[in-house]
Amino acid sequence: MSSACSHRGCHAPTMTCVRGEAFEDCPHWAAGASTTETPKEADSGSEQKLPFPWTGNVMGPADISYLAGASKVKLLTLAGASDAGKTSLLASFYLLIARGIRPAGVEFAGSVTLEGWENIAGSLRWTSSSGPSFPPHTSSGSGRHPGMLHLSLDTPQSRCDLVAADAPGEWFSFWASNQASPQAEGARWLSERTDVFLVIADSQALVGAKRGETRAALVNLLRRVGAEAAGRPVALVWTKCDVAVPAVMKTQIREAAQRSLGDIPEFRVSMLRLLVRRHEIVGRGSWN
Ligand SMILES: Nc1nc2c(ncn2[C@@H]2O[C@H](COP(=O)(O)OP(=O)(O)O)[C@@H](O)[C@H]2O)c(=O)[nH]1
Ligand SMILES: [Mg+2]
Repeated sequence: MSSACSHRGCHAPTMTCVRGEAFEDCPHWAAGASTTETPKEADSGSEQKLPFPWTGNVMGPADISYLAGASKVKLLTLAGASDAGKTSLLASFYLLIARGIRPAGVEFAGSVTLEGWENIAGSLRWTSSSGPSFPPHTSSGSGRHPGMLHLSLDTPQSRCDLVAADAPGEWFSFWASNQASPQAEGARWLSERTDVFLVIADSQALVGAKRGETRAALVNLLRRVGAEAAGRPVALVWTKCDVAVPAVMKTQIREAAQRSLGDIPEFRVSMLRLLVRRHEIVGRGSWN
């Protein structure tokens, strides 16, 4: 099969666009589509050797269709500010599952993005030479589509395919303050497609020097998600819970969540505790 993309090294649509674009938005795809008979500049033979439509690293939007045949794929969006702990949360989720710490009856059934998971979770592992550290920062770049990580889980009833979007926090900050912002295109893309929203409340930022700004941004984000969720499930996830948040602040955030979204489940997590080999993911009501 000849690729329709004219960009050197890009095997779209067999693989995700190398520029991270949706095909229809990429100028190289458009250029290639009109000149499909033109040989590519380089490695024209290599596409025959590609056995899989994915690389093992994070997926792009086009790859979701490769999963969609098996079962209904659930897209999870972690909506939160930059540095709120989104990537660390995903990384520790993966490590817990890899260590067999998961709800009874749930089994790991595979992933097409193992390399992507390892990229973010590798730094959280204890190795013989070094202790764990936090994952590298997710750069905002100029991309409009998030990196997505896939996990297949088997439950006694069915198989569940989860795809988690690890997007830069800047997208959500722009989106929260202005839905139509040009810099919020990635957040809009996710909001249109996601099955579940996890709104991230950064405990550390909510007690830090910029706590007022952080609270205002989170309240805006809750309002935006409230306006867009249209019945889809939303949860509030407090990250960095090794840092204590004053009761007044917690109440203000909960009231804002209640106003925008009604009664939503809450979870609290601490990667720091996981790093010292403890973990906790507890439900609403157990933290006051
Ligand atoms: N105290 C504490 N700090 C954390 C925790 N999780 C993440 N951090 C810090 O927050 C920074 C940003 O985390 P990251 O997951 O990259 O945030 P993201 O930008 O939302 O993906 C990390 O480099 C850590 O310094 C936690 O559970 N406790
Ligand atoms: Mg990140």
